[in-house]
Amino acid sequence: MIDPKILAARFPGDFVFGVATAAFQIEGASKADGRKPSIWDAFSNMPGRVFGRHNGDVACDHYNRLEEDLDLIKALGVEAYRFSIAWPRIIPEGTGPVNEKGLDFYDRLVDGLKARGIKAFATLYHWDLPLALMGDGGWTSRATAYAFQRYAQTVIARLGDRLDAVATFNEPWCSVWLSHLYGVHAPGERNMDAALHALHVTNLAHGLGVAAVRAERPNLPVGLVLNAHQTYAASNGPEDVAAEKRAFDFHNGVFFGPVFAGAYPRGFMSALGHRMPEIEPGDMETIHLPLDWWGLNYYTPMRVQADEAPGAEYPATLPAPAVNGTKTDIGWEVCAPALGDLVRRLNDAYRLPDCYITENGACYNMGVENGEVNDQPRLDYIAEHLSVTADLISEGFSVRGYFAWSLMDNFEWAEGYRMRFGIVHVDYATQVRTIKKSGYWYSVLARQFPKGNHSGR
Ligand code: IFM
Repeated sequence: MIDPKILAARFPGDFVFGVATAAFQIEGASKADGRKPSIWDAFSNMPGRVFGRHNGDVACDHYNRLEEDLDLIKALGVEAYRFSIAWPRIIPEGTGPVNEKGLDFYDRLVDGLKARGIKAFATLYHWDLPLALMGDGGWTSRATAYAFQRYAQTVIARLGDRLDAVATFNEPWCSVWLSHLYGVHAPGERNMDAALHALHVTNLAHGLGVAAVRAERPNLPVGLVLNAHQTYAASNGPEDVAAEKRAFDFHNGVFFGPVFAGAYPRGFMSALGHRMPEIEPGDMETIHLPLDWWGLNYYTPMRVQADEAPGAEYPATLPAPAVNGTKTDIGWEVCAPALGDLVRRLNDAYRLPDCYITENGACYNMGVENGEVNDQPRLDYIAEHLSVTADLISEGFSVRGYFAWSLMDNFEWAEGYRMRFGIVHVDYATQVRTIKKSGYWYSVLARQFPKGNHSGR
């Protein structure tokens, strides 16, 4: 087992260790204080979409256990908490009246963090689109980008004075491709045209969101969180090598390109540009506004081979088998070196600002035995990925922090509650929280960091 104190010594004194969650996955209280349904409330209540038809009605009951959960974060000794704000609590219909009670909840959350000396990293959109906006086409409709801008402005006007950083979107890859092309996430579309519209509207919303944040709070560091994929070709054959390049563009380039280089990838545009929505004058400039930081969520590599079926739709790739035998309980290949390869490659391809690893962690479903949770494989996973992160820093990459996903077990989207990523176990019947072995280990590591520039310890 890697000694957390020895590992800590490999990080600079101002490196930020934190934990992360998202609103829909933990809050519950889905009808409280004026919140209206999101697309995930609707999706999870449809048969066949989410394992066991689990939903977010109660989740970890965090909405009602806020103080207890903030104490838990403090007890872990981390310096920062990354959370998301639920749009359906703030502007329940997506457009129209602002719900003050929704803002009050996040006011209490942010004040509670500040009172405990914990930095607040907020995400504006972690997939819970107000359901009412689906009437207009949701993310396929340009109007949603402007609705998002207003929502962003509303949140920052109220909370921006106490936030340490804000991200516009979490993992647009999921809310675009996984939700509109692969049909796994809400709203469950399987349609390339819809997905291409969602892609451009989401990118535009990101840029409009950045502008809204800057207009309200010019000094608040604003960024974007991307689950970039480290793509590997299944073989050295020219077809697989070409497929890998297409996959890189399709899964990464369509976000990184517009945001960090001001253009969609050329190959992608030649293949699918004619099916994109109209890119209006000024859109690319808005999307390309400079960012203060970006967040990388990394879990597993993506291995691809060419799809040689006649007429296979771009990017014309198929999944290729894992190379490492070790998989987490959700079936994802464990491969820490891919994190290093990915950061090097992205920095080679784009001019990137400071990076935070905004999510990393592993799904292991062991439960409580004699009051303890022995999740050694999760501990090893986190330690190995942190070791790669330390290597990257020593190579000169500006990685400024790491957030373990997740603070606690929660609603794992289409997998419901059966897949657990927490460093704290949640008993959903009693809502009892139990710090896992990985949580105690992470806490020792995080506590080595009063030596940086942070206060409140
Ligand atoms: O639970 C999710 C999170 O919402 C976004 N990133 C990946 C996690 C694990 O699947």
